[in-house]
Parts: sequence; structure tokens; C-alpha cells
Amino acid sequence: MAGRREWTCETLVAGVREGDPRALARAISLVENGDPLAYELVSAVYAETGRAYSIGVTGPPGVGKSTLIGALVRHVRAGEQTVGVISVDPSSPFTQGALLGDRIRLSDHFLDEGVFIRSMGTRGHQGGLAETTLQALLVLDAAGKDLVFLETVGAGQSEVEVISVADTVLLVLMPGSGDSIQALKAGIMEIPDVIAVNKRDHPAAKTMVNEVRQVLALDRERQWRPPIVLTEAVRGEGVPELWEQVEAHRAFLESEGRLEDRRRRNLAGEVFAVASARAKTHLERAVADDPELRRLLDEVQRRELDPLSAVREIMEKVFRLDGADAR
Ligand SMILES: Nc1nc2c(ncn2[C@@H]2O[C@H](COP(=O)(O)OP(=O)(O)OP(=O)(O)O)[C@@H](O)[C@H]2O)c(=O)[nH]1
Ligand SMILES: [Mg+2]
Repeated sequence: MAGRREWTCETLVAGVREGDPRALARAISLVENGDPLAYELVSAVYAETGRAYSIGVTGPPGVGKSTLIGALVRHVRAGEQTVGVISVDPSSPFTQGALLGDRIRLSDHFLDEGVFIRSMGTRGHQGGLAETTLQALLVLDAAGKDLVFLETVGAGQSEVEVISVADTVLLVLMPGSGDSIQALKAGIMEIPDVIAVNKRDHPAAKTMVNEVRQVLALDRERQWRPPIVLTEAVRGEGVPELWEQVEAHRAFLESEGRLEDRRRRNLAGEVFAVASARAKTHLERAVADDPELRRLLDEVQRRELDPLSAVREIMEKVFRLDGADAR
């Protein structure tokens, strides 16, 4: 764009290392667009990462996740810690840099140099949210942010992808968000590490806490029992207590090498998720581009070829797998 500084990999790496907000904004846009420069950048700084502590914040629409993050940021900024916030919107293909709503709600931190806030979509990304979120987290980590909040909405697959890189997962609920209780109960949603029941002035808040407790009681195996904290994000009530629980979880992880284990698992999961997504795209393209492979699908439809034989032929051709692996 006219008048904008052109970034090279070197200037971008240097800018990110200095925590320059313009370099960070550019870097996150490149990540969002799947730009090759983003890969170079992350690859250049990766060895320096692993210092930031990440908190995934998830929950149904409108429960107060952004407001709560704002309150938590205010709370931690009273100390010395620097903060990054990435708000991921799985429903938006591309956010053009910011969701208006989040921008307004979190805007009181915009003048604070220790806080960097960005919203992200997933514009035509092969690796999807898992990839963009991890890359964005690594950029903020390299920029020296002590804490990174990753916000995402929902209780589905896309939400799992976003928070699966987080060190601590905070689930935000509000009285009446019964669907989430069901999702927890059914095991669709992994048990989070900390639960906030927000909008605690609501008359049904206590009932909600009891319901969540009942679900958590079903899981006796866990060493870490997820604490439930009642909050009123708008007024900042319960926020210090909530942060205390996040820190308690962090301390739990940091003892006995649990954090390292969790990160190893998370990163392996991310690599696998991105590789799987790439493989899927490759497969789809290969089938679309190859009349012979498309003919296989037609044969399946005409019942001339059974589905698994078609799978075997496709795998042999596209991934050069044979024998047992192709089946
Ligand atoms: N009464 C009350 N309202 C709250 C509280 N926290 C947030 N709100 C309001 O709830 C609405 C939604 O808050 P957000 O922080 O945008 O919620 P969110 O979960 O980030 O929403 P999405 O990102 O759109 O899913 C806003 O109007 C907030 O002012 C609270 O503790 N009490
Ligand atoms: Mg929000």
C-alpha cells in the first residue's frame, strides 16, 4: 500500500524482536494471509520462543470473554507483565485486522504500549485455525510478551484448534449457557483448566456453578481439579480471584515438568494437525486435477468399484502408499 513501509524478512524479524507494534501488526497480517514471509519470520525466531505463557479463553457467544480478557489485562498490567491478545473468529474468513466489537471493548488498552491486541480470521488457510493461531502466538512470544491471551468463540472443532496451543484453558460461561454444560458432559469439550461463571449478578449464577460442579465431579482421574470462579467482568469483580486460579494452574504445570509435557503434546498435535490439513488439500487437488482419479469416484457411484478399493487406488496414486498403509 502506498506510503507504507515495505518489510523484508530482516526488518520484520528485528521489528518483532523489539516488540514494535507496527512490525507485529504486519507480521500477524502475514500470518493471517498465509504469506511466505510469515513462515520465514517464524522460522527465524522460533528458537527464541517458549517464554510466553498462553491462556486460551473460550466459551459461547456473548458470555463476556472479551470483557473478561480486558479486565484480566488491566489486572496483570498493574504489575510488570506485557500482554498480547489474539482474538480468533472462526466464523470470519478474514477480519481485515480487527473486529469492530473487540476493538471497542478492548480499546482502553490501546494506548498502553505493554499491550498488543489483534483480531484474526482465517483467510483461505490450508492449515486452518490451528496454523494461524500457533504462528500468531509464536510471533507475540518472540516479541517478548509475557502473557498471550487467545480468545475464540464456541464449543466446536474450530474452537478446539485455537485453544489447543494454550498452556491454560479458561472456559467462560454465563448463567443459562446450558449447551456448554451438555458439551462438557458429553465430552465434546475437553475439560478446561479454569472455569469462570461470568455475569454473576444473574439470579441463576449459583445454579450454573452447581451444574458445572456436577459435571466436573464425574471426572475423578484428574490431578488438577478445575476451579470455578464467579465473575462480573464489566465491574472487574472476581477478576483477581480468577487470575489467582490461572496462576495456580500455571504453578501446577510448572511443577514436575508438566508444562514441558503439555507443550510437547500441544506442539506435536499442532504439527500433526497442520500436516493433516495439508495432506487433505493435496488429496482434494489431486483428485480434482486427475481424470483417472475422478473416474474412480464415478465407478464407486455406479457400483463397479467398492469404496475401499477406490481408497486404496487413490492412496497409492496420490501418496504412493501401497500394501497395508493404503488400505
Ligand atoms: N451484566 C453483565 N454483562 C456483562 C458482563 N460481562 C460482559 N457483559 C456484557 O455482555 C456483552 C458481551 O460481552 P463480550 O465481552 O463481548 O462477550 P464475548 O464472549 O467476548 O462475545 P463474543 O466474542 O461475541 O462471543 C457485552 O454487552 C458486555 O458488556 C458481566 O459480568 N455482567
Ligand atoms: Mg469477544
